[in-house]
Amino acid sequence: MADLAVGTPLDAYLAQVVQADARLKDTAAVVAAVAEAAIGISAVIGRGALGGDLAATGEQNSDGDVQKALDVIAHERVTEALRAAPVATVASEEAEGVMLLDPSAPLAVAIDPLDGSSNIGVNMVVGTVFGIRPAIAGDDVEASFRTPGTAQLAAGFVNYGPATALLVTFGQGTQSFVLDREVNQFRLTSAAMKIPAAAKEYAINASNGRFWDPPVKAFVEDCLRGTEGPRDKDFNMRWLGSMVADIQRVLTRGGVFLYPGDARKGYTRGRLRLLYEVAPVALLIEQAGGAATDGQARILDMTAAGIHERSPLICGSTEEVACVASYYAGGK
Ligand code: AHM
Ligand code: MG
Repeated sequence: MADLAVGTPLDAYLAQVVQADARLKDTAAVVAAVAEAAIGISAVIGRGALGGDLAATGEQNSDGDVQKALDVIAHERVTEALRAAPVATVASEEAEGVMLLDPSAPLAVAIDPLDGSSNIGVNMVVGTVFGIRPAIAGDDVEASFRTPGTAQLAAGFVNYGPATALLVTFGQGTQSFVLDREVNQFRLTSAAMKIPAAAKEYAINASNGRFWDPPVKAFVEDCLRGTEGPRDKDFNMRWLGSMVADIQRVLTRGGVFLYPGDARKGYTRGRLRLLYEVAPVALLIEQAGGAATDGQARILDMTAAGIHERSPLICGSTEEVACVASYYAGGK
């Protein structure tokens, strides 16, 4: 695409995407809608406790997790924005069933309005994650979501970090934008993110170590052994408890992110949700030259049977992901 200079506003970038492929017009409109909602959510987050208790608890969500005030605000903001976009159906972490918007619209959106909820109220990073697929018309409202991750027309996340960042892919590389607060618009910071193939950093919630799958245990043990073990390099470990932040770090400087299956009740397929957490991240990672697997299969080939289905996620630098996969394949 011509003229992708750093600083290009998101709307100008989206116009170029559509100019290059007119079939992406509606998809680009949905990305613009999510970005608009994110600007509002970012403002709410930026006021912190001055805007009220964002961590105040209320109802339970689809999974029985207690919703916090910010979960509800984010869900309302994105839903409102998507109602004004060409969206037929929405699968949201904060709604049990598929939400029906405009039945004649061409797209279906899977979205986690506020990911990293345990970071709400402690001034830590949270995000919004989304994947956009073609809508399949008919009585089966989940049909559009019962397609593999490769069906995603675009995917991305917003990282409400020290800077609010939008990472997005239309299947032609991964682009990053930062919210320019002076003009309240996202502006391009990288036209083609590139994950280094090799790295010395891993991200995992180590407190679950005793429950992990044996190959993951073996992988982390070998990382911990550093130059004294078979990996023959010393590793660093980082875990923010907020997938978007951990993934943006991996996308920027390499490394591997792991949320594997474990032996805890309800976690045999890990914690993260295939449709609105794992598959969007997998597309962003692959488009930046990395890899994403559940240990045995490529994430983007997977199809969710239900909208809140979970999947392990092991993704990032190709060499590290291949190493974990080799431990699964070798029965370590
Ligand atoms: P959430 O959607 O309830 O916020 O859960 C998803 C989050 C991810 O952002 C993060 O990687 C993970 O859960 C953290 O899990 P843990 O609490 O095990 O560290
Ligand atoms: Mg989530």
